[in-house]
Amino acid sequence: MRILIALAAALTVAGATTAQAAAPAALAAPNINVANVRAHLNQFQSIANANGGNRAHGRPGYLASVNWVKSKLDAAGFTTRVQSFTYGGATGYNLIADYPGGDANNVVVLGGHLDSVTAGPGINDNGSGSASILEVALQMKATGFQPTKHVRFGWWGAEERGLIGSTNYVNSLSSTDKSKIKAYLNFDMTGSPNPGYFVYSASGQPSGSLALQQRLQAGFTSINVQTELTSVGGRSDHAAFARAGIPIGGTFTGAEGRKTAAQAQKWGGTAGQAFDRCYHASCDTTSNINATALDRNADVIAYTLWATAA
Ligand code: DPN
Ligand code: ZN
Repeated sequence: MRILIALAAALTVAGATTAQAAAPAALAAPNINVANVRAHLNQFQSIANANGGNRAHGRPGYLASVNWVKSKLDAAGFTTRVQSFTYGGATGYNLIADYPGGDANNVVVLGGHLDSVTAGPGINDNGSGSASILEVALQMKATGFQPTKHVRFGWWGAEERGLIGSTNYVNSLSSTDKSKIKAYLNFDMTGSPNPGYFVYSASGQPSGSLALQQRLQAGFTSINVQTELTSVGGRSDHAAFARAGIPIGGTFTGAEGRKTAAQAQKWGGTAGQAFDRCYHASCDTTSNINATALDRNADVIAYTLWATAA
């Protein structure tokens, strides 16, 4: 009798210990190493330098960017495909990468645009989001994350020409495929040099977007960063997903808008100056990045993906 009770107690303790040890391991998102993200940005800069100074739709620097990101994902075991489309007399490309496993009927998509404007290399707009989701993808593999949901990444072409690539992608999906996508998270400009910390407002977005907004906000709260909501409207690639009724969310560190005095109080930086003075300009180089903003956003991307896809 005594032995049996002792044995039962020991089993309970062992069970509890196992459960306690397993839970954080399954849920804890990795802290993304910003040095890795910056290394990817250096690669985008090199690609622009070698291709006439930009990575724009229809220019060789764009396809070189696609091929380079694809090679990193292929090496990490993602299933990749390149979807082409035609716009403005040139072929454009979306890169789509699926992480093996997870429930194919419950899909979480993370994306950002990979093209620049013709004026410059597009390192903040949108090397930043592109490099960050790439590093988060690589860390899924590196940490052995096995989410319940299926995870897909998209690097969209020709955003700067009017959200062309993401619109083509969404239009290519059957209504069944669209209904399987439970969340779309967009990352466009996450390393602005005079940064704000904006989370896309769920107001006016498909139902389900509020949970994504709140998860992104919780990610920033977990690293003690204050945020503001922003209405990005139709200004980036989430728009096509929202039109299809898919819950959307995202983060943004600001573009041509100017930081107010109140925002400078809250976040530091320079009041009365644009969040990104090199927005759509030739000076959007690797010098046009605030490493702290880049790092914080990358950490929040990982936090949100781990929480949404778990
Ligand atoms: N995608 C850029 C634009 O179309 O102007 C910048 C931007 C990103 C604006 C995210 C708003 C939100
Ligand atoms: Zn842009």
